[in-house]
Amino acid sequence: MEKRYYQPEIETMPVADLQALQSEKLVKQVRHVYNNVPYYRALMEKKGVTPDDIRSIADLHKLPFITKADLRETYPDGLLAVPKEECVRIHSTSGTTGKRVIAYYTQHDIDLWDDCCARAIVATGGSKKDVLQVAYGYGLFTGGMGLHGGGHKVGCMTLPMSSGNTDRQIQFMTDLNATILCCTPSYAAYIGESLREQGIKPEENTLRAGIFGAEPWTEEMRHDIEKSLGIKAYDIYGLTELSGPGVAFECEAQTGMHINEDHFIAEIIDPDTGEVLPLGSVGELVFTSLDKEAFPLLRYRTRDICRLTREECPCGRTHIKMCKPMGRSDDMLIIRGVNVFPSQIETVLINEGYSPNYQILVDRQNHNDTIDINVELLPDQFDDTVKGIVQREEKLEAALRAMLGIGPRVHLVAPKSIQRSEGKAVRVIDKRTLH
Ligand code: DLL
Repeated sequence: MEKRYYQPEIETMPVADLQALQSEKLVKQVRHVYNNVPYYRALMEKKGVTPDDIRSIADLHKLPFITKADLRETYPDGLLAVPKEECVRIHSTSGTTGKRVIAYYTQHDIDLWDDCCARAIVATGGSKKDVLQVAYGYGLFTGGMGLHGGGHKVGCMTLPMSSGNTDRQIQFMTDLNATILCCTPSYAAYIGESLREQGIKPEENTLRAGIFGAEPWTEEMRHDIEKSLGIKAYDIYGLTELSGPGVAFECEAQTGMHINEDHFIAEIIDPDTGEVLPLGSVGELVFTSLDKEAFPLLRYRTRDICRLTREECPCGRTHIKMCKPMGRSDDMLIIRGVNVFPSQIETVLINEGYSPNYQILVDRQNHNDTIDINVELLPDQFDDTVKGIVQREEKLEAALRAMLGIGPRVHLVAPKSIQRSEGKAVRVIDKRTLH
């Protein structure tokens, strides 16, 4: 396997050295936070811990967690750890409920974030010879600016497309010979569909790789996108609170995403008890940022459900890997007492030969939860008879029942009748919260 790194000495550092580096940075970061953020100092005092108690990463568990609720409570700048004039930028989350979270960056924070995205680009074989089409949204969302900064670091010709205007995306992709596409997986699927409609075959475009993230997507969706665009699709993970994309990224082995451990410590905890779980367990992902100056977070609860592994990776990177997030603990639907993740539904739909265009509608009728799934037919499935459609629906309902343990109602709908997403797709409408 060809080895490609942006910062080889860090990305392949022996684990013991990496952990020593983390310990050294953690001690400093705890002092920085304690001395500069009164809210944090109060949290630590409440837990009876001082910076002197934190001597290495083995002491991490002594620190209090911080949650989205704390971030909302301290809105807009109560967790800022440097004078405001040291900050050069903000970004903000795309959250739909409550106050948005604002994350601040010094120039140093931006530099390190861009390095993280550069590592992700180089892991796909990216170099200055590449034309990087950034079709994540620019603006408060971190996707656009993050991959853009990474593209500059690598020296790629960077196309700041932002999301939307799909015809123009395709025109520039074609005219400027784009080689790497960066956007959400749902937008990548939409671009693939539009290319097909325009009669452009996958092998006719110059793309060779995609860097897709910001929302959950299944292996089945990966294969679909790879086929429709004729590329290799890589996953990238991140969140605004920690910087943005590039907290973790996939290498060519594609068996999980390497977390940039020189900048972030990852833990898995039991979401109910807060207990730290052993390596390999499934639980909530918690991060500590080691280098952030403006907006450092210690033990931030992401709500993402995940598993970590430290198996040797053929790519040569030593940094720990996270699996694809299995959903968010707050996105999990509880339907008639059964836990249902949208990703399980997506897996069944694609395995059964349908497109990843679907919508899940949850409601409550006569005190009973109902789940309806609208699934788009592909154009070649459309000219079926009514009997054929009903049979298809019943088959899909049976496959979903086998996967989920509850029986949803399936409605097959006409091609292109479900709205396409240019950013993060909205898959679930839970009407129970509206009653
Ligand atoms: O989505 C940052 C990002 C931009 C990541 C571009 C990758 C690419 P937020 O808007 O703050 O930040 O949303 C963060 O999105 O906690 C996860 O629940 C979800 N998420 C991000 N990447 C992935 C991924 C950006 N690869 C939240 N797979 C996170 C699954 C993801 N979920």
